[in-house]
Amino acid sequence: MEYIKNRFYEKAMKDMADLQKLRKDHGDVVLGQVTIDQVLSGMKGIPALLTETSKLDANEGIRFRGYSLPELQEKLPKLDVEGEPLPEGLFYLMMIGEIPEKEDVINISKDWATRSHVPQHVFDVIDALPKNSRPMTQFSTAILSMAYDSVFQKAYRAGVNKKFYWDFMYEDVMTLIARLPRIAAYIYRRIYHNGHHIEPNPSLDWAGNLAHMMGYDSVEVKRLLRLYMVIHADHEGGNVSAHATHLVGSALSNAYYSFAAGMVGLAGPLHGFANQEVMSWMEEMLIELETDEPSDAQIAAYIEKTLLQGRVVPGYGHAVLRITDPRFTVQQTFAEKYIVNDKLINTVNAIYRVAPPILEATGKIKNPWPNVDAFSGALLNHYGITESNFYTVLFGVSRSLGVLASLVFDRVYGLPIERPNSQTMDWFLAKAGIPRPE
Ligand code: HAX
Repeated sequence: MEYIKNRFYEKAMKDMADLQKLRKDHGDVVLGQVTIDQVLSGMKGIPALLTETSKLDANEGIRFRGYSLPELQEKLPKLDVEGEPLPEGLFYLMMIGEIPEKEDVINISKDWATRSHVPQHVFDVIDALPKNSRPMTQFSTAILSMAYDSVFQKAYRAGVNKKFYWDFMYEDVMTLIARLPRIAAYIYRRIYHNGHHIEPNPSLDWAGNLAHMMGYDSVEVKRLLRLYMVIHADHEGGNVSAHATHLVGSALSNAYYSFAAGMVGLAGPLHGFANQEVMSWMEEMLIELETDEPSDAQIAAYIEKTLLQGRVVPGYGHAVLRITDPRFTVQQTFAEKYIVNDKLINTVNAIYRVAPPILEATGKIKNPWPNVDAFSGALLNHYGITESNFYTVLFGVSRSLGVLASLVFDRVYGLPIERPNSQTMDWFLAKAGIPRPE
């Protein structure tokens, strides 16, 4: 499948010319002001990263190389007309910037199937962890344990010229992505199915094989996981998992180290772990209310109580978005199309009716609308994947597509080590003109 790599390189080299011009001739162009509030609110809104794979608009949501999610559902190649696009096609789009042909997508599927063998030591490392350690701990440990195999690291040690770094990074990235479904499924079967593992089926696509190895061979679950792998794949470069992967990669750490860093970031409750928190929060609510069909008034009271306790309502709010997350809407539409009367999904929809005005009324929550995590757990649960502690691992498998594609860009563009400036409290006070007592 060398032609995909070559196509990527050709395209990236054209963009590289622009990048060089930007740095050389326009490096002193001012991009904007940075305020104290921006720095102290988590660097929000400061244009500080170059990410090609996707762009997030606060009032519109995510676009992958210019395409919205509904557009991708229409345009990216599928296995069958009624199905969901294959994540392989999204990966191609993020890397090359063009909608692939079906043949390209099938070739990526085949490439990943060829690379998907997971060395025994990775399973041994997973098995050495307590079975009840968090799935994300097992997942990120397994990823780190593969650094041993990094061809980038070997090439670096051998003194390869830096203009070839991207090539070795590409190889690591493709191998790492290829192995993740097997690793995720291994962790799933280890924890929830007494270690009765299921061998991969190399004739299946990447997400279909993940469903298969987890023990779900139905058309419905494969379709859901294809959708799931597409919608979680990327959210421009500033989110914690993407930024952490990029930052660690900027030290020329290999793809395994970099992605493991991204995954431990994803495991935080304000980021990818929120998909599990949504399920726990809803479960606690239903237990407390002693019903699986809560009324809007009951839900409203429970949200008020959550806020009074100084807790967040998981699945709501966003650091960038100021609308209902299109990833939420895409899942809602999927549920409307395929699912009739699921009580948990009805509750998710009821929360969507009730929560935004309550969150808005606090006057401090900038985005009272649901994000991707508000819906995803209920969908998985509907199809029998009820083990919510595992949900962030599925998010992580998907997120590999965007953040690892970006890592190849980082190396082909030769982006330098990242090293922003930090200041002391005295400096900020002085900038604000506030004298500090001796
Ligand atoms: N419930 C209660 N309070 C919330 C809230 C929510 N859903 N969302 C924001 N707030 C609070 C913040 O905690 C903050 O409070 P303080 O001023 O007391 O510290 C205040 O409102 C302002 O926050 P913000 O500027 O609106 O939001 P941030 O950019 O700081 O944070 C978060 C964005 C997504 C982290 C936030 O909305 C949140 O905690 N949401 C709940 C957790 C969640 O769903 N996370 C997943 C986000 C999507 C994602 O990354 N998925 O992987």
